[in-house]
Amino acid sequence: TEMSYAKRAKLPKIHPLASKLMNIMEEKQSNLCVSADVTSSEELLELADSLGSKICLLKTHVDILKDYTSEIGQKLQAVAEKHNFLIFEDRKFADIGNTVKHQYEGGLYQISSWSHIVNAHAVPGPGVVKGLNAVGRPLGRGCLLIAQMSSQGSLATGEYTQATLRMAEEHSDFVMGFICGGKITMRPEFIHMTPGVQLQTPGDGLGQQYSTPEEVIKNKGSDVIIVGRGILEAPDRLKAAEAYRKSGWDGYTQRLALSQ
Ligand code: UP6
Repeated sequence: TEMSYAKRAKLPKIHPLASKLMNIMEEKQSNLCVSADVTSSEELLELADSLGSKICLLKTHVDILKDYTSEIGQKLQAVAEKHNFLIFEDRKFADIGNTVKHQYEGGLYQISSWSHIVNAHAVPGPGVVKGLNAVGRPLGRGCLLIAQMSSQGSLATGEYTQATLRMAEEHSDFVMGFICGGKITMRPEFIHMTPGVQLQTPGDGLGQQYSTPEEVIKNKGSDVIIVGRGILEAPDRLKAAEAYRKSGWDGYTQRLALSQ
């Protein structure tokens, strides 16, 4: 049977950040991650502050900011503390261990200094996780592996997804879960996060494919919905965030009820 987020947070083998996130989710009754895909730093901070109470996680793409400065990480962290959510830089690392180490720690963005969670493609093999682990684990960070993608024609399917799962199992001291379309493992320590979520539209004309929060959480068994334009392009972002929070949370409570 299905375990609650609160129960999973207490599992002995769970990654500390996955535990923290699941406690936040339970506390705020939110399995909503907003994908803050905006290009101005001011708008990013404003978005984080105005939607902060509705979300468990804020996903960023800092390399799309036209005015990135080194203070943004600290400022985001302050807003995250204020509203009790975590930060996830959606960097999608995909190189050899030594290169991703530098990309994670250094360069312009110094991602490891401010982002609780990052993600990586499994395509380079376990070295990508080892490189990220060397930088992130001493800082208490966590990593998601991209096991599936929401885009049409994605090659991350079948045996690739299964191999990604095994890679996570072998590095569960740093890998806390997956980017995926739905539940891909019965192991309750891992957290599943699903992008390509929208209530209205089937796609965006550029390959993105959308499912509803209910489909993703209740039917497919994922844990977190990642929503970008469904909220960003709504006339009232706060109202839209609340609608997604409620819809995601209802999906979760219904899934729990069904399994009792
Ligand atoms: N994303 C996907 N699909 C994936 C992985 N990541 O859409 O398989 C990311 C995109 C974007 C967000 O990079 O930041 O999730 C989805 O945004 P949207 O809700 O506006 O489509």
